[in-house]
Amino acid sequence: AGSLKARVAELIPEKRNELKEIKTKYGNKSLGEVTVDMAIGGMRGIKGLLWDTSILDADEGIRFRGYTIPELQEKLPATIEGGEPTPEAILWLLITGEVPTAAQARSITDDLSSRATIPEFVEEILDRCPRDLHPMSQLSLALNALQRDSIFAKAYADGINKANYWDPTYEDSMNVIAKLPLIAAKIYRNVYKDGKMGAIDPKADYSQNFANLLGFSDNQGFTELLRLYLVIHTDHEGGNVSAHTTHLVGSALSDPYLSLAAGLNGLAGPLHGLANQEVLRWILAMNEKLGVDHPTREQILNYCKETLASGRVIPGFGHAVLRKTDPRYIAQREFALKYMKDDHLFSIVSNLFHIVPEVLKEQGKVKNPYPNVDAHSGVLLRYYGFVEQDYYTVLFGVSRAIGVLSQLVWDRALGLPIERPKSMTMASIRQMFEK
Ligand code: NMX
Ligand code: MLT
Repeated sequence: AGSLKARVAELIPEKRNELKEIKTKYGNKSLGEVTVDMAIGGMRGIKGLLWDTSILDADEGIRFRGYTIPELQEKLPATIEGGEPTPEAILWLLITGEVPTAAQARSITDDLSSRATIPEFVEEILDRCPRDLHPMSQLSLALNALQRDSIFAKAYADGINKANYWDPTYEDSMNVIAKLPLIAAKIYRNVYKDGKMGAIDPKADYSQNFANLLGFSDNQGFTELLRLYLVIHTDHEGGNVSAHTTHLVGSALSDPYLSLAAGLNGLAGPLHGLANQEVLRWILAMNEKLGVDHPTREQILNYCKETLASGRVIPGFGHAVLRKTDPRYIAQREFALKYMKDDHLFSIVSNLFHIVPEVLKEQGKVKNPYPNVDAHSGVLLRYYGFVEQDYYTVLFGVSRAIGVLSQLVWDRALGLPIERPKSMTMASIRQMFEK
C-alpha cells in the first residue's frame, strides 16, 4: 500500500469506467475530417490516437498531465533545495496524473535502484559491439536482448487473463526504466572511455546514479542538468514517431522491451531525436568552416542560407505540430542563462534563436520557423564536458522511455486494441473521387 503500483491498481477501475462512459456518450461523434492531403502528408492533424500522459498545444507547447514545464518546476519535488524536478517525480505524475509528495518520489528512487541490474550476457553483447556502432543502435540491441527477462512475455505464454495485462506491463516498464542508466552508461563507457563503470548507489537519486555511472560523479551542474533534461524529454503526446511507434508495437502485445526498442529506433532518425546531435555538429562545422569562435550575424545568416540551398534542413528548428518556440527550448535557455550565460556556444545558440526564424520565414514553406527542444540541449551538455554528440540521443531515449512506458501501462490497463488504420492506394483514391 502507498506504492505507485498500488495507486495504479486503485485508479484502474475509475479509468476503465471513464473510458466506457466516453465511448457510450461520444463514441459515434466525429473528431474531424480526414482529407487526402492528410493521408499523404504524414497523417498531420488527424486525431486518431488516445494518449493520456501529455497533450501538445500548437502555441503553448506541452502539458504533462495538465502541467506546463514551469508548473512542474514549481510543484514537483526536487532533490536539491530549489533545484530541478526529478524524473522519478514525473514518472509518478505521468502514470497517476497526481503530483507526488517527496516521500512518494523517493519511493520511486528506491524502487528503481532495487531493480537496476543487467544480466551478464547483455553486458557481453555491448562489450562486443564495435565502437563505431551508433550508440542508439547499441541501445536498441541491448533492449531487445533484455527482452529475454520480460515478465509480460512469460505471463502471456503462461496464459494470463487479459484483465491483468497491465500488471506485468507495469513490472517490465519499471524494470526497463531502472536498467536504462546502466545500459546507457555501459554504452558510453565502452564507446568513449575505458569500458569500466561504477555501481548503483542506493542512496543516490536516479539522475545522480546515471551521472555517476557515466563518470560525472563530481559534476553537480551536470547532474542538475540531467534532472531537467530527463524530465522535459519524457513525453510529447502520442503522435510523435517514438511515442506512436511504442504504442503501435505494444498494441500487438509485444512486450515493453520490444515496444520501446521499436520506438527508440524511430527516435534515432535525424528528423526526430537524432536532431540533437545534428545541431551541435552543424554549429561546430560552421565555426570550423569560418575559422572563428564568434561568428557575426552576417556569417550565421549566410551559413543558414547555404544549408538550405544545399537541400538540407536546419536542425533543431521547425515542428510538425508546434507553431511557436518550444517551451522545452525555453526551459533549457533559462538554465543556460542561470549557469552559463557567458559560454561562447550558448551565445551562438542565442543568435540562432533570432536569426534562423528570419531565414526560414523568408524561404516561405516552413510552417514553424522557431526552435524545438533539440536546438538547445547539445550546448548545455557540452558546457559540462559531455562532448560526445553521437551519444546525445541516448539521453533523449532514456527520458522518452519514462513517458511512453507510462502510457503503455495504461494502454494495457484500458484494454486498447491492436492498431490497424486503413490505407489507400493511389488508384483507390482516384476511384473515390473520379466517379
Ligand atoms: N529547415 C529547412 N527546411 C525545413 C525545416 C528546417 N528546420 N523544417 C521544415 N522544413 C521544410 C520541410 O522539409 C518541408 O519541405 P518540403 O516541402 O520541401 O518537403 C517544408 O519545410 C514544410 O515542412 P513543415 O510542414 O513545416 O514540417 P514537417 O511537419 O513536415 O516536419 C520537422 C517537421 C521537425 C521534421 C521539420 O521541421 C524538420 O525537418 N526540422 C529539422 C529537424 C529537427 O529539428 N527535428 C527535431 C524535431 C524535434 N524532435 O526532437 O523530434
Ligand atoms: C518530440 O519530442 O517527440 C518531438 O518534439 C517530435 C514531435 O512531437 O513530433
